[in-house]
Amino acid sequence: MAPSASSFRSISFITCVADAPEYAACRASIAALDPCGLALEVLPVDNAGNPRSAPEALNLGWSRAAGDLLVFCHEDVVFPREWVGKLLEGIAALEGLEPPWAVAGPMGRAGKRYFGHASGPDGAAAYHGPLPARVETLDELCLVVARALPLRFDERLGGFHLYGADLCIQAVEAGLAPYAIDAPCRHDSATRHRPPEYHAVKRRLQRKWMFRRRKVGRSVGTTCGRIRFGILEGWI
Ligand SMILES: [Mn+2]
Repeated sequence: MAPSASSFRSISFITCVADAPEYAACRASIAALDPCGLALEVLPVDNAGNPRSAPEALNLGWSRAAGDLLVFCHEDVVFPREWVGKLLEGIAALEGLEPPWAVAGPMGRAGKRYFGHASGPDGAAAYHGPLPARVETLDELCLVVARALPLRFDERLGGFHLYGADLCIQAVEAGLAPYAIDAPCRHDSATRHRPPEYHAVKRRLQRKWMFRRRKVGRSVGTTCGRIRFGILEGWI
């Protein structure tokens, strides 16, 4: 059974921070949130110079977090003041759905469609409804889990991409599901470039799930594109 929204008393906001000046706006927005009666914890994981991969940094945050609800967000995300209320309403809207929710977030993809509600640097909000929506994966800009979820980011993937897609696939394999919810935030990422490192992580994700997938389909949509778990590139 998924935990209900009313059971959460505290939230930890965990961010892998490589660029402290960029994170300043994120941190300030968390400090300005209406906590809706909950205790909020700000938990940056210092990763200047990138000594850790994103999964390693975020798992370290997970192990240190005191909140019973965890929000993993990019350092270039800015939350509106009313976001905690939106988050709790979004989670409440998942109660009773099957499969139970394991990971929630403001932006995801199912098939060829995006589902979510977020804005870019210009502040113009894009709504892709209806919400909530069961999705295949969620964008790493913001991922929400219960601290008690018996899953972790896969440190063998390394790098800084697709760790959220992997967590969503793990959830599906465990009989749970990722859902996009109506809890909009702003993502100040100017471009959606895919550095060479993205492709290396993508290949590791494909190798991981092509052999182990059971409930996961032959491919999943991510906000960076579709990833196939059938024949791998370069394989005969
Ligand atoms: Mn970002």
